[in-house]
Amino acid sequence: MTDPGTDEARQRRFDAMIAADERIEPRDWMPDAYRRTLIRQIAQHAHSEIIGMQPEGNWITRAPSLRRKAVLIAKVQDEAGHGLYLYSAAETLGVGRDELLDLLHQGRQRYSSIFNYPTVTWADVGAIGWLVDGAAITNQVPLCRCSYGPYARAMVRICKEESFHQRQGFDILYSLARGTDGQRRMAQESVDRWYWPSLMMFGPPDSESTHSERSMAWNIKRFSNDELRQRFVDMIVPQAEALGLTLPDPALEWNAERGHYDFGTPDWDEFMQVLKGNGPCNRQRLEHRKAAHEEGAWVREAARAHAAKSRARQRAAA
Ligand code: BYC
Repeated sequence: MTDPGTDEARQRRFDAMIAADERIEPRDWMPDAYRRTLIRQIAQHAHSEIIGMQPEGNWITRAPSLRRKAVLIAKVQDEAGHGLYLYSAAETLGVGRDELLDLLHQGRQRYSSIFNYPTVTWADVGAIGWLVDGAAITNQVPLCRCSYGPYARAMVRICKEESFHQRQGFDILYSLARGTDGQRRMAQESVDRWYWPSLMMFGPPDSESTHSERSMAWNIKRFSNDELRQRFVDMIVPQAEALGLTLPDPALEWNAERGHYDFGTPDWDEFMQVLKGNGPCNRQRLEHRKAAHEEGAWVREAARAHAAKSRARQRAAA
């Protein structure tokens, strides 16, 4: 019998757990490459949540009614919460939040390409909720079954909140699409701008995806980038009809043979430019994040001092 303490035996146990579709927990041995992949994906996901607060935060002071403003504030706060669950999930892999934020600020870790586009009209808040959160849900529901326990569990709550976010975006566009001619035009123009970038959120085509095969073998990803993109398109076409808006894709057509909608090819050169830091808002998003982090230094310091004082008091009382 092999010694259960050897790396070979541990690897075999890990492989058997993955084959049986069991959850890997922080206490379990895992290969370095699995840990690194999870840290990369979870960190990128967490960074997306907190950077994603900026485009919508831009409209809090200009929301068209008190109700819309209250809902938008709650949504932006939810994104901060999602960031916290995800940084906590990453911490179980042995990497601290401060370390991950440093990597983000140095431009050494990514966040989703979608947040490098500007929100120039109120309708963009609707389009983000409908399309961006819609894409996020499509991508994240399968992640509730991801093989890494803490990430999968964080996803359950996040998905519930994202569903509400998508409904509020749909509701904004629904109102605008039934409003004045100007409001309808604003809604349509916004959907025209956000459609293609939302398709890019699923990542490069499968043929160009460096990590998919391995992540799928490890049950981190359950579906490929192209499979999820197709699901998303199939979901939004009838929703666009319900809104009375069109999608800016001349290739969109029901394919009875495949049982899916055919759709056009996103501009992958634009996607690569955004990933390289050359999107319309890359510099602005990162600068703003760094400034917010620096301005919040006193809060972190005060929280640490308060925690130390509480501990000292507890010790004295004991
Ligand atoms: N943007 O091998 P691939 C949200 C990179 S936020 C930037 O297919 P993978 C929300 C990829 O990192 C939504 N980079 O990668 C918040 C890799 O580069 P590196 C965030 C991208 O990991 C506020 C390279 O391209 N959701 O919900 O197998 C308000 C090759 O790609 C992107 C998540 O993060 C992109 N779009 O698959 C509203 C979900 N796509 O690292 C909403 C979790 C690819 O080799 N993440 N890259 O230099 C995932 O599911 C996967 O990481 C992805 C990519 C599907 C995104």
